[in-house]
Amino acid sequence: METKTYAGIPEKYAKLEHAKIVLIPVPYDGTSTWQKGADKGPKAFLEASENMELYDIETDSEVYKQGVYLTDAVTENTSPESMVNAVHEVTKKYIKRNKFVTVFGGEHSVSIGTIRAFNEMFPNLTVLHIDAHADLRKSYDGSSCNHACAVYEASQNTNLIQVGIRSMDVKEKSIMNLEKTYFAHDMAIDTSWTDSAIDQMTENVYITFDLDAFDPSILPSTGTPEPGGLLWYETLDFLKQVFTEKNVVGFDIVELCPNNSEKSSDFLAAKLYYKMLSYKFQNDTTEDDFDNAYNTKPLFNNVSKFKEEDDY
Ligand SMILES: [Mn+2]
Repeated sequence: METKTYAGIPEKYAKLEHAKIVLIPVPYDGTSTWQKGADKGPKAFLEASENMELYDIETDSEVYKQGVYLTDAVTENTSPESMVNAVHEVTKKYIKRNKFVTVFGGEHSVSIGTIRAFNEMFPNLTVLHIDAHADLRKSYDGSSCNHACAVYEASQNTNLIQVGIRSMDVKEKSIMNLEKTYFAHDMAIDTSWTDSAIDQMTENVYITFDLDAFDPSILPSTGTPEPGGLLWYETLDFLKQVFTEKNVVGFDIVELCPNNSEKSSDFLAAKLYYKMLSYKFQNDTTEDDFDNAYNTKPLFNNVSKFKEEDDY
């Protein structure tokens, strides 16, 4: 990957030992069924990020000063299963180093590995799944690590909450928990879904954000665009509320399928990522001296190190 630091931030904010945040790019597109190109997502996202203002007006913060370490891309692609295992391993490695771990895909199957790692490391995990598609198939095309199966495992062993759904197979109804599913057609006419969804979350929340949850009018560059999606400010309002009221332990953003003649989707993805970090860390003071601020305590299973903001 050409980019040396995330968003072109100064080296001193990009070193692992000084960074609270780790960004793992996973340029994988092995199982997508319609438009290919999600493997180009991380590069387009990083290029857009470099051209973005790093001061966030709304939170009056410069979250990059908390430190963002950009890892090497996960390029394992011999099979969907081996990719998921590689993502699982690297995600867990950085959670254990007490980092706030974020992943940029790639198609949605990459999230199977990240969710598995977070679920092993945090008790009573809620997975907040924001997507146009239910992604609840147990297997598809002969693999349980297909993009159509992104949250099947999470539906079995986490508190899965699905938001923005407007496309699914009838068979997925047998797996779906309707009480914890917010369909786009209902969300469009009743804004109480945000409070309801948050009420159903446990304290520890992992967010898996498929960009096709957005309306194609604001994010056309994705593999399977579906009409009737989320708009920008309603999405940010919801995310802000989740970050304020819950302990968000990490997140991934997937399914950017860049298009050379349409760059606004890349910028939306870049901005969404930065907004989510800004909401997470808006009350943290920026340390001038990053030495010994992190990595000092081991992370034990079933003990959240992220309860106190300063623990990163
Ligand atoms: Mn989707």
